[in-house]
Amino acid sequence: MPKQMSRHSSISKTPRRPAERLTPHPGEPSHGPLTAEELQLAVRNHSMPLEALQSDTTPAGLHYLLNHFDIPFIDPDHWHLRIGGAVERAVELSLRALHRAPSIAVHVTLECAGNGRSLLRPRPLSQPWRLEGVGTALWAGVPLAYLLTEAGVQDDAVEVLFTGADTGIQGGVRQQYARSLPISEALRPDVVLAYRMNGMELPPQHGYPLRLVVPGWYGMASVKWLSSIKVLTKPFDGFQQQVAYRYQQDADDAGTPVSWIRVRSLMVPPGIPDFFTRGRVLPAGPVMLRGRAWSGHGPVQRVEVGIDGKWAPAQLERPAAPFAWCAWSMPWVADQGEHELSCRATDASGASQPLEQVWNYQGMGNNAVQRIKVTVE
Ligand SMILES: Nc1nc2c(c(=O)[nH]1)N[C@H]1C(S)=C(S)[C@@H](COP(=O)(O)O)O[C@H]1N2
Ligand SMILES: [Mo]
Repeated sequence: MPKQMSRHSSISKTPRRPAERLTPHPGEPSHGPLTAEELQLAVRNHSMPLEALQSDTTPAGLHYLLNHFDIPFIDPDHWHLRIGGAVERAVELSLRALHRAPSIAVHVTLECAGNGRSLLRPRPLSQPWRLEGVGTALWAGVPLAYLLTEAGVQDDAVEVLFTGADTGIQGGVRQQYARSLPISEALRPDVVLAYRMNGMELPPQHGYPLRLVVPGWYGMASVKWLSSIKVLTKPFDGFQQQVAYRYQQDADDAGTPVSWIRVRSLMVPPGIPDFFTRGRVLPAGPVMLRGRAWSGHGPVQRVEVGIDGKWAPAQLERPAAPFAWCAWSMPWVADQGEHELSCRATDASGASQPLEQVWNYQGMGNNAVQRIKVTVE
């Protein structure tokens, strides 16, 4: 195991001095201005413009994007998916063979676990999302459970490992992007190996020719550019599982793994934007405030809209699928002056969005309420 990962496999009693640490991952949190490295990540990995919250299905070009390394350009004629490990019958499937297999289509809201990170103080240095690292698409392909059942999962299986074709270095560790799922999650009927997004061929940046989509989990679980699936009899201890994607207090805290999406709602900013500040301007009078809400912990049960800190319930619509966002709306009669609008969702587990985010070292699972400043003329 690489040296960097071993420090997380047991909690060391003597905290390491910073000078002794290997290249920290992610970077030390910063109170300073945005760095050139963050800008570089931000332009490669774009978010979803908030006005796209108007549509139930996010057009592929507006869906957020998060790629750790380079986008691999894969020749479909030479590509195969290998399924092996603790199975009765290991197989290698061509894209054609996958297209012939039974298929399903599932509406899924994907959200990056680091969404909201740049709003934390201090700011964990990584992809500097504001609030828009989210999108909802119709993902179609082969149910993972079908292929695993065909391959015959052995009794001692505990996890399934998914490896992408993209390679790079993170935290000083050279790796192919790889993540595992507990066997019970991998056998859920709605987990899909998708070769289509919104009825079209998967775009290169979203995982062509094949990606995993795990409804309800933060995006890191949905491995793109799949090259192999391996059934494991021991938990996976790779970088993206043991080091990245953990709720940690500091670099030496082993932390707990990030999994299901926390409840969140967002509002379509009303009115028109100012080009540079993106502050909103709208005329006095009635306006319908609208947005979407989602959670990986059961259906959204309530959305409240805050006008200058005073909360009122919004009207909820049914989502397209259990792990797709639902639409909400609330009429408001805007009166002249400066206002602050916000929204707050509560899910079936009873969890609500916090007004102030509890900080964690990697900036994971942020779901603090959105606040929008508007000028009513
Ligand atoms: N192979 C591979 N899969 C990956 C990633 C990656 O960098 N490489 N990024 C993950 C992360 S962190 C997220 S949030 C989602 C983003 O999916 P999208 O770009 O299709 O929105 O893909 C996940 N799957
Ligand atoms: Mo992510």
